[in-house]
Amino acid sequence: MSYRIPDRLIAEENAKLGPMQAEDYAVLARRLERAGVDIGAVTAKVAAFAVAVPTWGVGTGGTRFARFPGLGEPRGIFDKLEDCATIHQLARATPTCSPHLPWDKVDDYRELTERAALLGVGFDAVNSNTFQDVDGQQLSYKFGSLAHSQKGVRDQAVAHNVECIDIGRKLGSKALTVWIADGSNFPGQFNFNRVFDWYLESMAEIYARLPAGWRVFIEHKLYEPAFYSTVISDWGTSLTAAEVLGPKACCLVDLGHHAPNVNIEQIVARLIRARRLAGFHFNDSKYGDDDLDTGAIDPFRLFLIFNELVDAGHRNAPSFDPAYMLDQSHNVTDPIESLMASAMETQRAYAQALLVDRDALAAAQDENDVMLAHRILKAGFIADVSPILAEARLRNGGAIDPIAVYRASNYRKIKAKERPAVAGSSSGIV
Ligand code: LRH
Ligand code: MN
Repeated sequence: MSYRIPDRLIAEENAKLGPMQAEDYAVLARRLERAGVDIGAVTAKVAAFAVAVPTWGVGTGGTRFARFPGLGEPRGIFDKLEDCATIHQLARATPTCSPHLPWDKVDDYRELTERAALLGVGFDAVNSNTFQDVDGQQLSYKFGSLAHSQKGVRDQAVAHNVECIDIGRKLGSKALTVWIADGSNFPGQFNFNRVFDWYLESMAEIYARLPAGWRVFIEHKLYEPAFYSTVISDWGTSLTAAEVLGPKACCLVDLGHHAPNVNIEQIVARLIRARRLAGFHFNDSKYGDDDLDTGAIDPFRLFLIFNELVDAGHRNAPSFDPAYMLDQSHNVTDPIESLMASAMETQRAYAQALLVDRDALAAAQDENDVMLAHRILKAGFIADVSPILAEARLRNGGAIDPIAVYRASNYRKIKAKERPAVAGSSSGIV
């Protein structure tokens, strides 16, 4: 049996930090009470919050220039599941992982689901992949897939997505995420209308194969790998497609898929109002689709996005059921540490948004008391909710300080022995 961090170690580390955590939590409780906030209610909501881990994120990522594999790299989906389970064991916020096909293909999906259950994790939305050519594939996706000019290639891409749905059913997933790289590098290369029509035609065939209770998540992206036009480039195009396809189609927001300074929180508000917000691929970025750790560059933007999500919950927005996932590439950190930290940063933004006095905010907005409205909102962001996050982990059987326990466990060194490096092993992206 491969190594798993003993729960005894979590208990020992929590015993050391417990008294300080209890004191910090009590102090915050009194401060929030003065503001009319019940810390227990906030902690309960945070403890119930979950975000999925991308299976492709537990291996070291890279760029087109290079990838510098770390120790104990996962060699395949079974190793990836162990790492996903370790992230959940310590941070208690990531009960599911989102698989990517064909990167995570196996022969026996019953064995995979049984192993996952043994490790205490489940499967979230499945991700199809028609942005790479794989061995044995008949037709190339060089010039596109679901929006390719040739019907044969579109049919091949549709068949792959239908296969992803079949595999997802075996894994217990309830959604298919479709991101396509289809786009052009030269003006004139594409007719914008014909490629979008081919895309809709292909997606309609996929949509028709969705089992009951399933949704299809359309993921837009401004550019890369295409550098002149992208078929599904923005939320407007994604929403148009979703409305053409039907109510099971909705729009997934990957934070890195927008031009710098785009007001993503307003896009989120619009998609919620249209009842088509699928959910998120959380990450952070400064320039392009940098896939940096969530909350590492612009935590205020993340807070503003969660402010829209909490506001939607507060007003019982219809058909509001977003799926939360991380989608990052860990080029210079231990992916397990980054994914734990990122899961905690999404919880932090959620907890901060829960502290906003929504009635007072609405009143100040109605009065156009701009400064008061801004300060009421900002008060949520500047509150240090760390004791609430730690309390939620503690109540869920996790670690007060997940990264400290992870490091104390020597998990990575032990995995390096268990997982002899295999040449050419790749977590997925590069
Ligand atoms: C595209 C994307 C998409 C995944 C891929 C790994 O940039 O965000 O969600 O399929 O990354
Ligand atoms: Mn993504």
